[in-house]
Parts: sequence; structure tokens; C-alpha cells
Amino acid sequence: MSYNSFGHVLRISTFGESHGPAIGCLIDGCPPGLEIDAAEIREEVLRRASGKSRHTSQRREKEDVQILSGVFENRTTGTPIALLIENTDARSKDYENIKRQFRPGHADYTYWKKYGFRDYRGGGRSSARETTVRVAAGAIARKWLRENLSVEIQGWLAQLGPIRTDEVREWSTVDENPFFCPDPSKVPELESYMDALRKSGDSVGARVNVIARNVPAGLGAPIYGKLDAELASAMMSINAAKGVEVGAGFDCVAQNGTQHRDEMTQEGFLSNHAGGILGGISSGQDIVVSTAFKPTSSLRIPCRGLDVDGNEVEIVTKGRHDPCVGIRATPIVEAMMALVLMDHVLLHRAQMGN
Ligand code: EPS
Repeated sequence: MSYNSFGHVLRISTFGESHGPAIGCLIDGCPPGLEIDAAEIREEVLRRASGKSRHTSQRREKEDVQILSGVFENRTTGTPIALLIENTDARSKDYENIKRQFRPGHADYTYWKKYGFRDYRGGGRSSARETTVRVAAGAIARKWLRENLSVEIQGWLAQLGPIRTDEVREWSTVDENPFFCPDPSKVPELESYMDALRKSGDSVGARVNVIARNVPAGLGAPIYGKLDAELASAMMSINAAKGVEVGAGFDCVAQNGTQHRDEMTQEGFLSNHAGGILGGISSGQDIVVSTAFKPTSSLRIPCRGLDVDGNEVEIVTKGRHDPCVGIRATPIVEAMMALVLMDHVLLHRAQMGN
């Protein structure tokens, strides 16, 4: 049994650790004929990369994407696509002092409890480094969806700590600041908040939203492959994710049915509290998903914790950590949306024959 793969018809398997020689993925089930090259995939990967601003980890990876199979003369062949990215800037000595300790709030403890052994360097397999290859695979899915169905996927930072960042949405500006913030007027506030946070040594959570437009009605496989369940599973599999909402999400608790229902007219739906999914099946409305990311647990501020022998110890984490992992999560949620949607388009076609 292995859980390093996801998807049904489009199946993605990832491998690798943060401080190992490389990370990579195998994408099985991609139809032939899609034009794609390594430079295009790398462009998407670089959107997520660390070290591009003072507000993220200063690890600077080359992120050179190698296509090992499945693409010939810049077109997918229909055979498994293998992507490999070498790790070029790991600094494992930063982790020497915690190799026998568990960072509170980190997967260190549960990996140890489960396997009795762990690659402590950079969090090993539990590191957000693994999300790089999801973004690489997502670049392929995103392009396929755009070319075949005109599906457009847009993610954005909706909140960072106490700062709501999406009351104004100027989509063209999302990629023009280090936060993926759609409201340019909020960027100076984000900068000063993050500067103060970094100096303090603490970290903070964030909310990242994603919308998919032009999704055809009919995607989703009830009952145990509901589109919202699959999206929630995909988003929850991202490192540090602690909550997922679809459409109105938890706000529906305080709504009445008369408020929540999305009335329909010949011109279309009058609202979108459902987030584009009814009964686990896409309705043709925009699909809207929101993911909450917890504050990073690797902190230089000392705290109480345990070592592998059960002794109480003071834990201090060194290394180049993100004070807010949510800052770099936008390309990841976009990739997961793309991969789930493409998988469900192919699944729908397999059942319906169209
Ligand atoms: C990470 C810890 C840091 C980040 C890393 C994610 O790694 P290191 O301690 O080796 O510098 O830099 O992020 C990446 C390498 C990346 O590509 O996103 C963690 O513990 O998750």
C-alpha cells in the first residue's frame, strides 16, 4: 500500500526528500499531443520557489526541470511523463541539533511515531519541498485544461494573519508582488507586517483561495468521488493545510436556506454559495475553494519539547524557514485544482464516452 500517488485516470506519483539528491514525479494518463517543454514547466515552478523575496525561506534552488520521459519533440506522447528536479541548495548541518528532537507542531513527532526512523534533514519527505513537483505536474494539467476546455485557474492570498488581502481584486497584480496579493494597496502593510514578524522570529498562518472558471457541468463522481471531496482531499494534502472550504464553506452554518440557495434564472445562477458544486458534481459555475495554512512550526524562538528518548529539552530551530508558508502556497493550490479537474474531465469522459 502506498499513498504517494493521487488521481484516478490522471495519476500523479511524487518522490523525494528535501535534502536528498532530487525530487520528482511520474504523471500517468496524460493524453497525447499536448505541446509542452521543460522551460514552460520551470516557469510555473519558479512562481512557487523560495529565495525570491525577503519574506520567504532564503534557500535558492535552481529548479531545473528535467523531462525524462513521455514527451517527444515537445509533445506529450501518451506514455508516463517523468519529471526530475535536482536539489542544489540543501544545508543539512542546520538540522544537526534537532536530529534527536521533535519540533512542536511539526511532523517530526508523528513520522517518528509511525516509522520509528526519520530523515531529519529539512523535514525529509514531510518538507514543503515536495510541493515543487506538484506545481510542475500542475503546469501540464493547467495547460491541457486551458487548451481543451478554456478552463482558467486563478489563486490568490486572501488573508495573512490579521490582514484581509482580497477585498479589492485586481487579478493582473497577483503575480506582481511576492505575496500573490490581488489588492496592491495592501502590499505595503503586508511588507511591514512580515518584516516585524521576521525580526521577532515568529510565524503566522494564511488563507489562500482559488477559483476555476469555465469548468463544464457534470464533473465529479458521486458518491465517493464527489468533486468537492476530491478537492478538499487534494488541498488538505498540501503541507501545513489545516482547513478547506468550498463556496460559502463554514459560513453556511449561520445562513438560512433562503440565503444559501443559489437562485436560478434563464440568465444563470444569481449567486454562488455552493462554490460551483452541487451534490458533488460541478454545476458550470465557478469553482471556489479556500484553504487555511497554519503558522510554520520551525522557529528560532526557544520552546519546550521532547527528544527521542522522552527527555524534556529546549528546542531551537535553525535553518532558512518561511515565516508564513501561505505566502508561497498560491501556485500549489492552483496546481492541485488543475490536477483534480483534469483527472475528473478524463474520468467523466471514460464513463460517459464523450
Ligand atoms: C522547509 C524548510 C526549508 C524551506 C523548504 C521547506 O528548507 P531548508 O531548511 O532545507 O532550507 O527552504 O522549502 C523549500 C526547499 C522549497 O522548495 O519550498 C520545510 O520544512 O518544509
